[in-house]
Amino acid sequence: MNIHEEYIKRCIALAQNGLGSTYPNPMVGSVIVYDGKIIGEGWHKKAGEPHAEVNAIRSVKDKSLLQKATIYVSLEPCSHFGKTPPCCDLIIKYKIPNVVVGTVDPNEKVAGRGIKKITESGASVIVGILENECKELNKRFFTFHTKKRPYIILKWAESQDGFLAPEKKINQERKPFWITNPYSRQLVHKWRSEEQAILVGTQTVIDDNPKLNTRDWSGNNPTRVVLDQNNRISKESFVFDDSVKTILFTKSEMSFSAENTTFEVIDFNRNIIPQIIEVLYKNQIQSIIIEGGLQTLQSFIDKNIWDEARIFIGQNLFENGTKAPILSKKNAIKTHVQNDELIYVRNHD
Ligand code: AOF
Ligand code: ZN
Repeated sequence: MNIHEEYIKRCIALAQNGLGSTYPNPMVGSVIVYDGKIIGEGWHKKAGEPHAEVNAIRSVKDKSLLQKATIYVSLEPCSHFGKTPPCCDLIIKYKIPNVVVGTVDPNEKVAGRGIKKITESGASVIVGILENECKELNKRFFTFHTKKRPYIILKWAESQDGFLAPEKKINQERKPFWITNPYSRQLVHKWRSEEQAILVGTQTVIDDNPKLNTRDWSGNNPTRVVLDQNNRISKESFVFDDSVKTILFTKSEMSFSAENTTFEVIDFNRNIIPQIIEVLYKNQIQSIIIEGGLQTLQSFIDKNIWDEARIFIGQNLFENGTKAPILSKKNAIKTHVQNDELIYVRNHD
C-alpha cells in the first residue's frame, strides 16, 4: 500500500463513524498531512452538519501549515451550496496546495465540479485512490444516485434444511419460530440502525405483528414500509404505532388514518416493484432492508432488483414447511460466511 492509499484508508475508517447517521448524505472522512504527519482529521457526522473537510480543517491548530499541506478526502469535495457551503471553496481559501480524492461524487450537483474548481485554482489534485473501497463505503449513496433507487438488502433466516418456517399444522396456533440465536437477533437490530427503511409484506405483519424498530441496538429506527394490497392489516398492529414513520402501499384508500403513516395507492395488477421504488426514491430513501416474507423476498429476487442478501442458517431441521427463497446462481456471488451460520451474498449482475 502506498502512502496515498494509507491516508485514504484512514479517511475511510474515519468516515465509518457516521454509519447510519449521515443519511441522505454519504459517509466521508478527511485527513490533513504536513511533513509526513497527520495534523488534522475529521468526518461528516450528520446531514446538515459540517462536511468532513470542514471538520478536518477546523481541527488543525496552526492554520498557516495548511498552505504547505495535503488534504485527503474519501469523496470529492463538494462544489454546491446545500445545507452547508462548498468544501472546494474552503480548500481554495486556505490555499491547500495538494488534494487527494478517493472517488468522484456521483451526486449530480457535484459530479466532478469540485475537482475542476480546485484544479483551476492551481492546486494539484489526484483522483482515484482506493476508488473501489471508497465506492463500497458509500454503496447506498452510489446506488441511489446512479441507479435512482435505494440499495436493497434481502435478509432472512432458514433452517438447516432450507425452510423459512415449519409446516403449519391444521388447528394449531402459529407460534413465532426462532431460527436464529439471540446474538443474531441483536445483529439484525444493528443492521436496522444502519439502513434508512425496512420492508415487509402483508402476511409477515399479520402472522408476527412485528415492531420493525431498533430495540436491541442504539441508533436510528428505519422508516417502515409495508405492503397491504387488500387492507388486511389491523389498525392495532405495531407497524401503525406513531413512534416511527410508516409508508403503507395499498390498492385503494384505507378506511382509517394513522399518525406518522402515509398511504400510497399503487396498481397491484402491474409489477409493483418499480412503483414502490419510485415512491422510495421520491422520499430520498437510499437503502432498505427487506425482512420477508417469502413472497416479498422472492418477488425482488425474480425481478433481479436487489444488491445484497444476508442469510442466517439455523441448526434446526424442519423437514417440511415454507421453503426459503432461492437466489439465481447466475448473479448471486457468496462473498463470505460468518461462523458457519451467516452467509453474505452480493448481486454481481
Ligand atoms: C463533501 N464532504 O463530508 C460530504 C459531502 O446538503 P449538504 O450541504 O450537506 O450537501 C450534501 C451533499 O454533499 C451530498 O449529497 C454529497 O454530494 C456531498 N457530501 N461532500 O465534500 C462531505 N458529506
Ligand atoms: Zn462538502
